[in-house]
Amino acid sequence: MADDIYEEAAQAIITSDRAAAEEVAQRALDQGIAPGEIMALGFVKGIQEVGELFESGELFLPELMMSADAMAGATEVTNAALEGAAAEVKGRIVLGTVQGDVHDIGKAIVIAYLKANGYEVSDLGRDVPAASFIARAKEEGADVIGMSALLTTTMEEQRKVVKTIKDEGLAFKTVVGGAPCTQRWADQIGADAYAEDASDGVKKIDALLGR
Ligand code: B1M
Repeated sequence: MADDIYEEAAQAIITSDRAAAEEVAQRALDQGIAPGEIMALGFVKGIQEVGELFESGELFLPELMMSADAMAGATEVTNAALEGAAAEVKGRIVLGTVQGDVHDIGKAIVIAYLKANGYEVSDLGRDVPAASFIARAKEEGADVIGMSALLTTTMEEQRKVVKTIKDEGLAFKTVVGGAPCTQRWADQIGADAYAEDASDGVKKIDALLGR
């Protein structure tokens, strides 16, 4: 039953079991479950629960880090299944996690989706200063700058990038994402789009570039 495998996926993350997470991810793919589906309905549910347990003080940083490692294992398996799916290049994107922020699991998923949907993506990594987003976008002739932020304290970095683009009259489109971000936040800082998840990211970028 598909529901059982989603529950198994969530449990592998909650119990910080990387080997189990990789095995469940592969088994789901072998059963014909789409990478995005096992991720959204299984693994992401697990890491969200871990976040809630951490917030309520029932789980501590070392356990959170081990769950993140299990999540990274699952993401590697599902992202590998997305490789090579696209035929045409629709545009160039530079994408990173903003300065002060090391959360990069969501970013890795977004990048895999964008690549699978025909975009060339440069992964700038995490803890990326505002100036580096702009410099790399210029160097690579990017169409879009994507910024991930998971902390309320680091979201402000997205505003810096958007402001520099406007101040310098640059043409890059900007997309923001990450758990604390919303459409309202994107409007507030003048970003061109907010993406709720990886598939929404593809949709919003397609729309921005008229693809
Ligand atoms: Co951190 N952490 N963490 N953490 N962590 C959160 C974000 C938190 C909400 C947990 C909690 O308390 N409930 C909380 C933030 C509170 C706040 O800001 N208000 C928090 C905290 C406090 C911290 C530390 C400060 C803890 C400490 O040290 N005391 C610390 C900060 C470190 C730093 O960055 N400077 C910290 C550290 C860590 C770990 C290193 C242990 C680990 C990250 C490992 C890693 O990424 N390599 C970690 C984790 C795993 C989490 C939670 C549990 C899970 C994040 C995650 O991977 N989600 C998280 C709780 C939560 O988010 N509910 C939490 C799954 C992922 C698939 O979703 O990243 O949202 P997400 O990405 C989605 C969408 O948002 C969207 O698409 C993705 C795919 O669907 N998206 C984009 C994301 N980026 C996009 C960019 C785009 C488009 C869409 O551009 C085009």
